[in-house]
Amino acid sequence: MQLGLAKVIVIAMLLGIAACTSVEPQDIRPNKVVPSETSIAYQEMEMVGFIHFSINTFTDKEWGYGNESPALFNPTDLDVNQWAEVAKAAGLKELILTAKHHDGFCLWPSQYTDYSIKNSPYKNGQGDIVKEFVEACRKHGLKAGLYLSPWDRHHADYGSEAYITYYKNQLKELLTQYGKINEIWFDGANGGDGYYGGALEMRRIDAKTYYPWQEIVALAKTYQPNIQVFSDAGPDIHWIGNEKGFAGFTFWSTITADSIVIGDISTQSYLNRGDPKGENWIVGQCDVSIRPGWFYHKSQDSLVKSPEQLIDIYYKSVGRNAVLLLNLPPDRRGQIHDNDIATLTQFKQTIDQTFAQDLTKGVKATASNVRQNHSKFAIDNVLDNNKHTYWATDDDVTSANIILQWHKPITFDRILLQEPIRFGQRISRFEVDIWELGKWKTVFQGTTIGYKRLLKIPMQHTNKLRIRVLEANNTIAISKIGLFKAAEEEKELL
Ligand code: FUL
Repeated sequence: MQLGLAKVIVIAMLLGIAACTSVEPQDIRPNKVVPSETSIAYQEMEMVGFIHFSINTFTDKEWGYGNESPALFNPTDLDVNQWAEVAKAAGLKELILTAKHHDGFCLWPSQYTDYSIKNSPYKNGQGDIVKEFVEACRKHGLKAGLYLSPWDRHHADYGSEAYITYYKNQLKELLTQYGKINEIWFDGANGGDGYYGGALEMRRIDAKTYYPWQEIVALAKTYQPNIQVFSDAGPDIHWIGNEKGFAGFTFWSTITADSIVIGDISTQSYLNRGDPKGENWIVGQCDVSIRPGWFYHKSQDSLVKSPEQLIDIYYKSVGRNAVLLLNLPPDRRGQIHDNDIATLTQFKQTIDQTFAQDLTKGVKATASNVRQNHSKFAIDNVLDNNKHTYWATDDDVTSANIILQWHKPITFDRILLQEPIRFGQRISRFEVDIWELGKWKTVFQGTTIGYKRLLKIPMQHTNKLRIRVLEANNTIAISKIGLFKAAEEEKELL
């Protein structure tokens, strides 16, 4: 009788423990460095656009010297809504306008200089293209960003303290007069020859000390608390280290920002790969122009990148855990040229077609380890379309296999992988195998995944696929696996 009672108590206790564990499984440990909610939202935009438009559009230059007359700035049929419509149709989620490029000419009527649109024929000096631009973005559901060149080849005080005050004043105008601005873009190009108020000389600045970046970033965040600040060193978005639109094959979203001097090109390869030991989460952004130049030149109408080139860029930017920043420079009318629109349309249609049908539908998935064998971490979570669910392994399990199996063979040549980055970026080595003639054959050897990794592999026809995660800096977690067959239009470039 007594023994029976003891048994009942022990069983009751065990049931209690089991109930506790199944109700609240222990979640995975986040990495030391994780992204903020705003960084995640920025990354999820995937593709954003640049609008390089200024006095250079009318002088056929890439870098104005700073002495070009404002009278030259005269778009004949400016249509900011066309910019927004073209961008939206191409899948871009934000546009960034060159409010001031290196020549110093301002697209808004700044009260701190006469070197602006107010002395141009555009709307008889009454225009404000920053205002028109921001309103068009809002109307079309795009976020708006602004580029304010730190280098100014027009300003007489460039190189001295007085110019820094001028720069801060302009920043305040842009970030307080136009409503919500999502991104501010601080270019790294700095110092050289220029007009400088008539001095016509060479001015070099010390990139390490001249601009008080910390203070400038703090001001930007005071005026716009949620603004994303771009520069070589972030703090929110960093340059990818080239202007071709490519992130490294291995790409970490972490770097140590303190190790970067803005404008110092020796850090290019560091920025291109990121740093697994980096102390800051800073989204990588791949800037590239749809044409050879950043500004419009009629001579380049036939040199617009082909849809195939844009697709290649897409796989090497968005498909490598970075954000693509694609430049669409308006012409002298003030509109994006038809050739650019044609290539963009084809690019977007092809990408959409490739990723329209996920072939993992109906697949049976198994994993070598499931955290606490709990449904919260089940392998099926990589197949749903819920970005909040994920498969994860037990603590300290940093290598594991996933097998996907179909009733009938499927044909595919693209694989999509995603990590739930809110816990940090973890995977550093993986391989993909397919089942062929009774054994496994490796078809891809990869390194990082991050927010999104797109793999291009030769066409496969199989009923079994295996993903082997070989190294990770923490418990493994994957939120999405997708398989696709590329649209016919996706021609290999090589
Ligand atoms: C560079 C600039 O010098 C180019 O003119 C362009 O604006 C590009 C996006 O950044 O550093």
